[in-house]
Amino acid sequence: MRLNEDPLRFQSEGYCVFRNILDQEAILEARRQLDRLIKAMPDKTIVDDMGKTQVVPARPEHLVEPHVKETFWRRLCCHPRILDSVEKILGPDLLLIMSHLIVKPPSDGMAIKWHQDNPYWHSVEGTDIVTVWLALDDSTVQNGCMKVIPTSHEGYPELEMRKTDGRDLLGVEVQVTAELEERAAPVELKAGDLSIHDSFILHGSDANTSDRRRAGYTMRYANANTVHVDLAEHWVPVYQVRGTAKNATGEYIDLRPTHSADG
Ligand SMILES: O=C(O)CCC(=O)C(=O)O
Repeated sequence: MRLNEDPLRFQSEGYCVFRNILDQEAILEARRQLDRLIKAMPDKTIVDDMGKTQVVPARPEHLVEPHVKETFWRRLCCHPRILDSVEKILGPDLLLIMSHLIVKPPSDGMAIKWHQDNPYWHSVEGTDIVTVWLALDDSTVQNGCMKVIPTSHEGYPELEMRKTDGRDLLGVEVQVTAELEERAAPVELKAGDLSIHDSFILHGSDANTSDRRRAGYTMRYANANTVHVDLAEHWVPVYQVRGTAKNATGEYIDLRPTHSADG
């Protein structure tokens, strides 16, 4: 299937791919930073079905909100070439509202069932919200690349979510007909490419059963003038990364170029 690479077709397709956004050097540095984070993840104590306590290694699918904790990831979220891509979709006034490193290790990387992003985020109101999925490793069908169902965001429907058996990353899913599933597009990316998807599009990914890791960095951005974030409810600070926010009352952290991402 030919993927959409035309930002002008984002509104109709619900996603768009941008190639060669980060160079090899930037990707190698991001991988170094990622490896360090994974190594530092503490083991987890769990109680199994038989009531026995076990200590298991932490899963690298769960590296949430690194941009709040570390300058490196905050800077990456402000990378001019990444923001230029987002600007083509959302316009010039941009907020960074969340991020998540989703790393599927070789041979047992977790699946992510069909879902929409927007209905999850109760503290965020509006439709001009997108996710950038930046490939830190080559991401293919074999190692569980993201799949999207083009046009499924149309009319911004809020689809019912059901609990899963719990063996996937999110623990919930939207039930999708075979007909819809047939239209799914695997978003295969080389390291340094990125895709952008609408917050209402149906997307997910299969388990990674290959011998190659699949690491992606998801960064969530919103139009600063049409989206409202309830800062009392939202679990992380909101950063202003480009342009103006007409209705802002000084509650966003300013990361625009004249300001520092080190704070
Ligand atoms: O990493 C994936 O396969 C899916 C990512 C995802 O669900 C998201 O970005 O919302």
